[in-house]
Amino acid sequence: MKRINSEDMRRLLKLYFIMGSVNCKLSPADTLSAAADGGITLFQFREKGPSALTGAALLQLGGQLREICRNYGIPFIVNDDLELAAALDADGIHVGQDDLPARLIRQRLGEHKIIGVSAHNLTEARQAIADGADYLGVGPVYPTTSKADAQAVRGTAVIEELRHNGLTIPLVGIGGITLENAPPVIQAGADGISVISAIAGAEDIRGTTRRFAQLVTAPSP
Ligand code: TZP
Ligand code: MG
Repeated sequence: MKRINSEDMRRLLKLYFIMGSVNCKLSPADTLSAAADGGITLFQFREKGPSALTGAALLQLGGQLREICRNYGIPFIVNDDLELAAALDADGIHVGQDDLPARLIRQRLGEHKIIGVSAHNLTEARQAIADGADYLGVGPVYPTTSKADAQAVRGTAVIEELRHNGLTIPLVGIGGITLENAPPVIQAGADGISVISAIAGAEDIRGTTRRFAQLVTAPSP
């Protein structure tokens, strides 16, 4: 099978929902099902933090969430953990700057798997592209409480810098994105947005997700 092309990747990135059990008020399965009903386009299983599941419980939850994604036709991405991604036969993996480079991950997982890399500046972005990343996650755009070791908030400046320097790789903005502050992220040149708490923590997950989906698919004025 072939590597995903940029246009398909851009479409998948429009509304990229990320979560693990620590982010959910409802059960993770109910949270993901509601978000899938609302129109997310991609999902990342990110089981992190002091109370994160491990071992058999991690595998079991991952398998359950992967099945929900399969039923909705939403690709299932695993955060960081190459072995978990392989064990769950995930559609892809998202890695940070401290993880294995995309080139080595692709050797292990194969051409057809989606590989995303977090990038915080032009140098990291260029390196990730050289290593064969399919997309970049760029942030934190706004202040976030969902990532303990988040780097400095940069607004939309880094996204603009990457686009002004001719980088056309599919990319999402991440960090503190809400219904109110999402539009400038797209205007800065992102193909979509990545969201944890504004969806996982919403009172009405399905309705909130629908509104996000409308925002990111609305024709530009
Ligand atoms: N990487 C940069 S910010 C962030 C990650 C995983 C957390 C985003 O979560 P939220 O709740 O949407 O701010
Ligand atoms: Mg990481």
